[in-house]
Amino acid sequence: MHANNMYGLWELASQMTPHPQPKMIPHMWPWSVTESIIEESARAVPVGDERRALQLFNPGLSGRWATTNNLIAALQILLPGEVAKAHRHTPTAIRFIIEGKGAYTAVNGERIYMAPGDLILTPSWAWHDHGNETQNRVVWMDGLDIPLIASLDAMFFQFYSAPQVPASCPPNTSGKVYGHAHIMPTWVKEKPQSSPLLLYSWDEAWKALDSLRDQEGSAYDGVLLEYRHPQTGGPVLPTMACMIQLLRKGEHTKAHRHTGSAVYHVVQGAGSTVIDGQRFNWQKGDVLAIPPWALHEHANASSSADAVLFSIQDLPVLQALGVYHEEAFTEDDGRQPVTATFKAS
Ligand code: GTQ
Ligand code: FE2
Repeated sequence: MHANNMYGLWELASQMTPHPQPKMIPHMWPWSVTESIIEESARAVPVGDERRALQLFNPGLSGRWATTNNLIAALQILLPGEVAKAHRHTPTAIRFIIEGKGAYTAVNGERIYMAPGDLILTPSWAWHDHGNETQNRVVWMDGLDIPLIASLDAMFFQFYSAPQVPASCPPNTSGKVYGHAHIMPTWVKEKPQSSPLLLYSWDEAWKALDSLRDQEGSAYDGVLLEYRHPQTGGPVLPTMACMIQLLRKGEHTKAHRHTGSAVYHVVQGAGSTVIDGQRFNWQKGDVLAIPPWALHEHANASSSADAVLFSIQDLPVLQALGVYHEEAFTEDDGRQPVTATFKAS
């Protein structure tokens, strides 16, 4: 049977698990560890053909280029005067700006200038290059669906014929066209799968969070907001939802679990997330990966300051395929017993 490339279902039945059993594990990359490595990479490695981006490998995924089963997160630094060469790929990307103002990503020749807390989209197969004409370093988190696209065997990559794509329109044109949430141009007929709005600014995200702080919010996530495609109201990207959430002073959410994985970046404040009984204490700049179907709850550690988390999630993929499932943790008033605390090695 085996010699003829056949297997009995009776040999495989254990792979039909009663619930998801991810290989990825919950993991955190603290800023106290990553910052000095980012700095060192800027001294040691020139921006050559490839971007100077440190890819965060999940320790449970045995060397796969993956932070979660479907997503990769990376920390990228661009020094004054540097340009990261124009290219395109089928994986979809986002940037969430951590430090530095005034550098840009050009998407299909449209420059989008960065400020801390901004979200910038790079849709699948869009040409993009990055440039820093300021006097300061810029650091951002990349998020891409590389593991998903690789497992679908749909990977394509190309360099552009020149270091940068010539300007196709004035900077942030997409913001002028699509940036007025409920007032849209009538002459634009295309409705791309990925949001045509390329910049979601921190100013707007913060305004929205702050104005909703007196609402009840979600029992599992506090004031959790999703960045939306301005034309469809759906997720900004077909494979990645982007979220921003406010955990108010002293807020401690209830635990739940769902299919789909997530990568969190701590924008401000300090707190903790308990994942399957393990406590991760986080602060500004930390990156945290949560596996599918892992119980998780968040708490703001401070009784006087807000905490804000940005996240990317592969939720739209699970929803599109009809395999999104969600379940609340009902014991102990919805809070997990904590059996371990994560320590960065
Ligand atoms: O900056 O275009 O972290 O193409 C991985 C692949 C960043 C980028 C990454 C990429 C980029
Ligand atoms: Fe890229």
